[in-house]
Amino acid sequence: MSLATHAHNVLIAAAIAGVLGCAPLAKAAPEDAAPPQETKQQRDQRMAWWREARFGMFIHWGLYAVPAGTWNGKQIGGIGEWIMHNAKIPVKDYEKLTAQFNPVKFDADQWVSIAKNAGMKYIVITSKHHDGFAMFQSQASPYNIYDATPFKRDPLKELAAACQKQGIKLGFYYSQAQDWHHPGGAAAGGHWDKAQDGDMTEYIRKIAVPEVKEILTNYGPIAVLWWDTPCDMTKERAEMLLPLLKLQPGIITNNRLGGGYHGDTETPEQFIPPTGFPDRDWETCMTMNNTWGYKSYDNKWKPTEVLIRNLIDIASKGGNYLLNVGPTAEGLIPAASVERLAEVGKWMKVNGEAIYGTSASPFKKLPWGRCTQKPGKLYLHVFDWPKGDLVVPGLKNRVAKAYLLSDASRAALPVAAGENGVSVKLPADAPDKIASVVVLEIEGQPEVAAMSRGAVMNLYANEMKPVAP
Ligand code: FHN
Repeated sequence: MSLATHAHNVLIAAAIAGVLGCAPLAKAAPEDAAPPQETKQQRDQRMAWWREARFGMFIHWGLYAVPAGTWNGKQIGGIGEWIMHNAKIPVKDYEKLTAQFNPVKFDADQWVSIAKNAGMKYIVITSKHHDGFAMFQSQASPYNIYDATPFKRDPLKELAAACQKQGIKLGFYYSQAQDWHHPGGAAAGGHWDKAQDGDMTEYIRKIAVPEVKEILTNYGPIAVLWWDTPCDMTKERAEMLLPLLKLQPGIITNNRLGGGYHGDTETPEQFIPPTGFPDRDWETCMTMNNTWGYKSYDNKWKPTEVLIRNLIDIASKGGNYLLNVGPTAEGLIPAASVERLAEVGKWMKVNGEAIYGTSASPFKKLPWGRCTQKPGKLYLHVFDWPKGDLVVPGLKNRVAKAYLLSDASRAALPVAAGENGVSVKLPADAPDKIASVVVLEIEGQPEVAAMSRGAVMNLYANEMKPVAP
């Protein structure tokens, strides 16, 4: 990664953290990621399923789905799950939402099927967000969905069973530092209700530690623990939580615990870092509209085209895409999300081979789309279908065969090698308007001649003349 790109990524992370009033995330050195006793080979083994997966579902679900962005008749600005903070709702008033939270339409199998049919390989769900409300049965605090609501079910138990049944990995998000309900929990920008005051270390000891112990003990295999917003997390506080990870050998954690711990993964939020993080595993988390937790009036949905191209762009930079849904207080994933995920799934059924288990593109820039790779294969994801040949600028390898991934017969496409790279003769129409994948079977490791962006664009402009009839 260039210094400029790295600085850009760090600045964005710092800006996000700054907005939230929490300490910026420190830059991780590769060796920070692994426990000291872990070899590179062991780490690669631990990360293998995650690197293969490339695509997961984030679920933000909690009490905040009840007000769904509106408090006392007023639409509250900002993201839905922050309503308690943004409207400065007193603890006792927010607590009353528990009486109305009865998500009887929740169907764990259906949620997991929606993820699976989209081509997602793992789910990360909020077990407790910053509002301090646990979405699982807890002995540590009665402020949980099982004990405090008419629902009287543990959705995480049901989700864990459904994930096991359908072969999807399950991870838990846990807000370890911010907790606007339990005394001593942190709040970005400070507490707004005396009931929140207390000792943070005591809060970690009495609430965060036992709850994390519960989520890592009572739900079978847990693949990911997703910390968030490390406000006021000292090294000492982080070290109260860290040993709990041993409860799930092989678990993957992100870089948001705080206290100087960098975990396994970088977590760019709502953006795709221009060159990824070449030395680190990373995962872009992103909303499908403009909120993580459900807001009844947020209809700014990203089109399917954007979602698919984001997934490709991220894979082409070596990362994972953790795409969010915010279910309603009834327990339903919004229809707009379900529709888009089904469309992404349709694309993945044809083209998944070009996403799962791939690594970053060997090309700096391609004028018509993106590239992912596996040993011996380049997957050219063509966004802008050329009128003439598809030019792969600077590619030096001999191409043994080219074909469309959507073509079950794998009929060979004519390939010509020239000074400036490789050209592939394509049919007139794109098999998929959003992204069509051309596979190149190549000999050896990919070798790409260095070319300036200008040279690539010129070359392409010349070679993209429409094919004469
Ligand atoms: O404050 C949270 C936010 O509500 C949401 O959970 C996102 C997801 O990455 N994380 C925090 C902001 O960085």
